Amino acid sequence: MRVTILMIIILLVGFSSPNAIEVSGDVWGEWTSADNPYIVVGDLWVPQDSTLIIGEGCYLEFQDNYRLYVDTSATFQVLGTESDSVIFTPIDTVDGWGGIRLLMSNENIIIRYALLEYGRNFLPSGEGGAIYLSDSELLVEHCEFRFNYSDMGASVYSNNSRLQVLESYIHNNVAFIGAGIFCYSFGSTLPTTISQNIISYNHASNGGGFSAMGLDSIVFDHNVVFNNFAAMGGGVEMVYCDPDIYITNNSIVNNGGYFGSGIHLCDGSDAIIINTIVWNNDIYLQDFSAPEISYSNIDGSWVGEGNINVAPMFVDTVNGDYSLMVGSPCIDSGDPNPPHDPDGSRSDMGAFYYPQVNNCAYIVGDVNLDNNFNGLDIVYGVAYFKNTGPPPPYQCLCAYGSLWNASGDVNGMCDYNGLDITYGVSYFKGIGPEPVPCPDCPPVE
Ligand SMILES: [Ca+2]
Ligand SMILES: [Ca+2]
Ligand SMILES: [Ca+2]
Repeated sequence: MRVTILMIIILLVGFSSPNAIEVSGDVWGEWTSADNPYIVVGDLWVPQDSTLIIGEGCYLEFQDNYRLYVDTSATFQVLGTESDSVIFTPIDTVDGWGGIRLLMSNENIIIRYALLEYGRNFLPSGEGGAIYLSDSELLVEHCEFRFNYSDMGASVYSNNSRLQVLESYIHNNVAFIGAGIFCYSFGSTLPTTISQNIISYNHASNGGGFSAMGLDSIVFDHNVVFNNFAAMGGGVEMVYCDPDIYITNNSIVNNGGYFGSGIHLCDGSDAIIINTIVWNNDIYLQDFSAPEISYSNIDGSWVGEGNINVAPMFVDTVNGDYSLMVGSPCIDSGDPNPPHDPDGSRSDMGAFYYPQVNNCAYIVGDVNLDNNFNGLDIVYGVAYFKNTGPPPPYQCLCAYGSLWNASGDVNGMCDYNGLDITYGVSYFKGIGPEPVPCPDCPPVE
């Protein structure tokens, strides 16, 4: 194998790093970090029907703007791990490297736990800074893309392909169109899935974070898209995208632009937008685009079922923490229909749900917090409901709900009202049943 031959030559001439391998031309087989670093001295080709696997910890240093091509029906896998990712970087960050280019490759293409930085591609073939794929299938997960540059799709450019980008961090990339990810397709129904990513500080003319053109099927969910900029579509831009376009549970916040700083939908892009926060940036519609927006928090308001227009209360936007604070209006105000949040509660709006744990330590009926349930609690409750006494001193946050007086609920209806007084009185008179806690919020030990 060519790589092995090269390695021997390098060892003989006494390279500065004894295990360094110079690689160029046809490459295949399995690379491991034992041979680090991989010094890329020319374009790389994974030939037709062959396989290249780049294992955890491999470090590829491109000596010029060289590309890694994966030829027709070849297989290519980058298998980094959480503790030992694979690095693709150039020696010269201005000229960069030429990116990975998948050309009608095999369906088992995976890029996992990799850092891809300073990918550079300019016209006439300026598509895809770090990754370009055409008529291929690609799964990207747990990757970081930064400082990539191209005319279109600085991190990933996908053409007529089945692309999945999951749980990745895509930031500080620059392109003319689609600085984060750009997907282009006409006549292909292959779905594109962009899920659970952080997409920030990308700059473009159109589609700062994510840009799609001519796609029939997109699932864009649980992404945080913030501080991106584009003249049109600072966060997200879709052109000619229809009919299966789902924008679900995203936080699209603080992006900049002149038309659609948050979202720009153009040319009949009828997206279905649910459980999404679009805050401190706007939505701009053009040329017959008519999205259905529901159960979303839209800055400036939007007509649609369950929509709100209230400050979302993120934990720390200055430091990029777009989780919801306790008391956020986005908690449990998403679509009431399944699927629910992982804690079993009604869906929240935004990329991160607020996990609700039942931490309610109380004695059923003990509203005055003296560690037992007796007539004094009835007296206390009556005064409270008559507005002549204070509220119960202890409230807790239960699954399925906001802060409430769970200890006052003795009839198991998950509320505290006059019926609990009636129920308690009957119980103490010996004519009613025992107190029953709210089944969603039983007292914990
Ligand atoms: Ca919830
Ligand atoms: Ca009591
Ligand atoms: Ca009750």
